[in-house]
Amino acid sequence: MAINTGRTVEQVWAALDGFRIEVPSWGFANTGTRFGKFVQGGAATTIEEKFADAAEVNALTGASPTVALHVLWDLPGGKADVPAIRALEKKFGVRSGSINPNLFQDAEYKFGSIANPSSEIRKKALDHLLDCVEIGRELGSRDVSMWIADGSNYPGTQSIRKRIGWMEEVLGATHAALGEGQRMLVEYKPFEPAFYHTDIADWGMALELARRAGPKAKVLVDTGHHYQGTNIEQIVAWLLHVDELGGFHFNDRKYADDDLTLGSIDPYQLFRIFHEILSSGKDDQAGIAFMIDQSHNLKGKVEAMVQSVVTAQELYAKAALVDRERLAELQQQCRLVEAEECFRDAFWQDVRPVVRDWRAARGLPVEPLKALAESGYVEKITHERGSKNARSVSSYA
Ligand code: RM4
Ligand code: MN
Ligand code: MN
Repeated sequence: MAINTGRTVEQVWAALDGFRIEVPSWGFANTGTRFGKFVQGGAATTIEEKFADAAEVNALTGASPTVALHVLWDLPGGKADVPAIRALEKKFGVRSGSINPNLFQDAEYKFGSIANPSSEIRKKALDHLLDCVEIGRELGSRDVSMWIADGSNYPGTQSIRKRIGWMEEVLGATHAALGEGQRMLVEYKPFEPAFYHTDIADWGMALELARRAGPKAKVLVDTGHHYQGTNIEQIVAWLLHVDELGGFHFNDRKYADDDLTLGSIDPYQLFRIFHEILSSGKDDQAGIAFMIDQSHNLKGKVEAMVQSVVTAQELYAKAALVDRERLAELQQQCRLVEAEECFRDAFWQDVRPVVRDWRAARGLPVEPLKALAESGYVEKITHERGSKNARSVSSYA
């Protein structure tokens, strides 16, 4: 296939060879909205089923060898569950990815976890974080990925500043426990579940807390966690510049934290984010964790995940097509229209034939979604899990 952006097919293949994106265990489970839950026959209700689904996605795409785990949902027994997880890694050939603490579900965390005014509750939250660090170490997983849901709903009801101090203490203590090769990622989100103030509401707060915690703490950007119109790629550029970008939770959104399939609403945005990363000049992109964080209420879980990984690969391939040398020249000379067209040219290329050729050369199914449909996997799991799922209306994931 002809590529007319000044780049070569080999450059795109090299980008695809290096591209990995982690899938979330919770993306295979039954989820819902605050108004209801639509149980799917094929949804995973056990950690074994989640591993099986993750392995299926990896077999079809070749790009998702790790699965993110949410401790409370996937390792309810905490550290005691580590041997069982190891056995599943072996059985299914996918590894544990980021370890996600759960500091938002217990009733005790109603007024916060690491920013709770009660020192006992903060201690309980810290103990959970330390358990997660230990679980990560035992599983050989690099990142403990924290989303802190703390906040308040009404002005004047909490001391925002005291809570900053409490968070610093807990995050510092968690950082101190990190072993060789371990990191902690600090995620931010402007609102929900809190509606007046969220303790870690934006990248500035996350960055400052990560810096104060220590060098192994980095910022995690969830693309759904911004106000409308926020220039996310600019945040990415800044975090790259100051060496504090730990990774991403990719998803798309139309209104709030919608957790829609990545690229479904605004594929150009993800292209722009990938371009910032590819043009940053950083040799070591392995330090930036690409993860999917989605919840598929209406789509079939495995199909939606395959669709997401494939879309991510295509948008990454498009970003690899930008003629960065030429773009830099045009930017330098302020040749605006030519610069913009150079950038857009890459975005508008149909990369699907190149990606198909790459898949064939790597022994992967050429059309992953079609291969999934033909494999009968979804019918099989729907048949096997259906009756169990019909009875299950309880947990979130
Ligand atoms: C949050 C946030 C976290 C995810 C939970 C389930 O909105 O994105 O990363 O773990 O949802
Ligand atoms: Mn997230
Ligand atoms: Mn979210």
